[in-house]
Amino acid sequence: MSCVLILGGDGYLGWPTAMHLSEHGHDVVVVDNYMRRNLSREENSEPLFDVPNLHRRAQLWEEKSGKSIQVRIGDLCDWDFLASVFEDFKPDSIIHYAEQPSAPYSMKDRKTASLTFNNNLVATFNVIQAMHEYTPDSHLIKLGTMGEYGTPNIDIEEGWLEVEHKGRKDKFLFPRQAGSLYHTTKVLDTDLLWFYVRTWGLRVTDLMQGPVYGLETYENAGHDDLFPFLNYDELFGTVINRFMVQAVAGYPLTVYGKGGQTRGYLNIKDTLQCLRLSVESPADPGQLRIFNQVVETFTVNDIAAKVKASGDRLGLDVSIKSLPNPRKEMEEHYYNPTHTGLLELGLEPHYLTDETMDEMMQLIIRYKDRIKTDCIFRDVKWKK
Ligand code: USQ
Repeated sequence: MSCVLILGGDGYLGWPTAMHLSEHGHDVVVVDNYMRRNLSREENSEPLFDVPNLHRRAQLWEEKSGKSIQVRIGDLCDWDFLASVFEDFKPDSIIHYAEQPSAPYSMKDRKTASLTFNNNLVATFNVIQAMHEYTPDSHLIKLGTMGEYGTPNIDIEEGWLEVEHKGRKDKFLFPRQAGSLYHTTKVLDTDLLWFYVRTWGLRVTDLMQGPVYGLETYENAGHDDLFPFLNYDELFGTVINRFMVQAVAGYPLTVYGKGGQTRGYLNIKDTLQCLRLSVESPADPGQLRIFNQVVETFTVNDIAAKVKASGDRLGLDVSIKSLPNPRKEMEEHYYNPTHTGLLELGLEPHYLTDETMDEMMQLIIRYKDRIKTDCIFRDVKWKK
């Protein structure tokens, strides 16, 4: 049984990944400092459900599955803490989700930008140092983002680009041009990883993930207390989850600008598969393996139309409202990412079908009374 360390194990993806890998026979340790919980409380943007703390979740999981998940609470920016975790568990794989994940939060003000920058870069740096010192043969699976590439006017390759220049050829990281400070920290992470892969021969998989939607996984179905956070506010909610909660609350869907912004989306169940496939087929020593972790692409207008159609089927009165775009991003553009690597490893995609939409809406309807509409709009602008 391999030991998998999940850094950021309390988060929207961290906890579901922990249960999924535990279910599939891995020995799982989750590490978190509750930063994401604390930030959303500080911002008065709490998730739709109350989520038990990690020790309690591990207990609930053990009662349900008979399997145990170990918990360590601490900050990865604190070297002594991180070193003690590596020393105690000597992980075979490390999944690194432990970053401030919100683009709007990173653009709110100097303090939030500085927290994002320091936390994300120092955590990644310390993880690299800990691997080198304690587990040089372990495999790091790092959550990157499709947003690292931005929206170039050419096809987006899976991490790398062959360039022919003045008659000579070489392969480079695909050009990165991120659209927020948060996304830029992920670009810097990739560069840091690539440097240490070249220099120390680390094994690394960098997953360029698009926005994720969903709540239910095979492990938590029917157990609401094992659900991950569902944020729907402007700071921490991602667009599909957010629009569904807005639809249930009767709050017009907030399409930014022209709504032609296209991204590659995936169901939370597919995130879990991608992570497991990456753990079970590790990168080679000295390899920075990059996958584009997306299943299907939509514009914001497509998503609004799908959410409205689902609302219509369920008898809700859903309206769509275009707002001036608070972000600096292209509102109409070419977008064609390659995403075959994870399919070749065995990913069996779940698509955003009417059935999936309706199931998720029905789940949110059960918690309708808990929706606080005053945190949906926060007016965070990229450029003041
Ligand atoms: N959008 C709207 N209205 C809203 C919210 C968002 O039109 O009310 C638009 C945004 O302007 C953007 C698109 O929807 O064009 C996606 O926005 P998002 O908030 O769902 O996602 P984003 O800020 O890009 O970040 C999220 C996660 C982040 C992850 C990223 C993947 O928070 O952690 O890295 O998705 S990606 O977008 O591919 O970079």
